[in-house]
Amino acid sequence: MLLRTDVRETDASDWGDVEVSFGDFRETKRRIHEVLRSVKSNKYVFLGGDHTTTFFIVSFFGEKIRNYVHLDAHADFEDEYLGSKFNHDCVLRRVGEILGWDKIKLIGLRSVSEKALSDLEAYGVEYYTIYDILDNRNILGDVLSKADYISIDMDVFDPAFAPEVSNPEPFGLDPNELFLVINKINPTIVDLVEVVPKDINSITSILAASILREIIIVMDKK
Ligand SMILES: [Mn+2]
Repeated sequence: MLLRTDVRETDASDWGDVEVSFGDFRETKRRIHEVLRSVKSNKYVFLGGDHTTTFFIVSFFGEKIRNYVHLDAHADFEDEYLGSKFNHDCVLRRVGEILGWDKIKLIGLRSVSEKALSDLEAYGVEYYTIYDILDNRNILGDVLSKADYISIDMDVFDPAFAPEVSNPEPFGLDPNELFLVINKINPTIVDLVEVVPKDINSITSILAASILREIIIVMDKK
């Protein structure tokens, strides 16, 4: 309503769910890529699930993605976590390996290991902490307006607004900050991940659904 469009009037359609094969990374990737090959669209919205979801999408589209923005409380930049290279803690690192370090940006950061932070800097990844965003109100809109891929980890928001995520992190983003710049975005791919609701009336899922609704409306207009 705030955007004066009904989401039902947009040209969006639901292509259903992909069943994850638990513990079988290759099989999950095969299933997701198989579905992606069958979908004929020029714009995409994906819902997760673990942030690893993003890796499967980026590995499919590859160099078509020229400006990837990762909204997250964490860096997700470990080379390995619990002996695995493919999980939510390593996803930005894997994305950077595919796209190139200059094609990825991280925004909303407020929890990071010393190693991941020094790696981010060593690789020259452009990143903005939550305090950078609050200090300079132009950053969020500027960064998002240039993105052709936006990956939203719901933990970028403060747990007061989105408590039901895998790794809640205080001092987060107020959803209104995103809403204020939503008309500036023009992505071809969006994913929204790490929603872990306990029941259907979870404020986290309601927030996630509302963000998606507004994003679909904006993507449909452009
Ligand atoms: Mn994440």
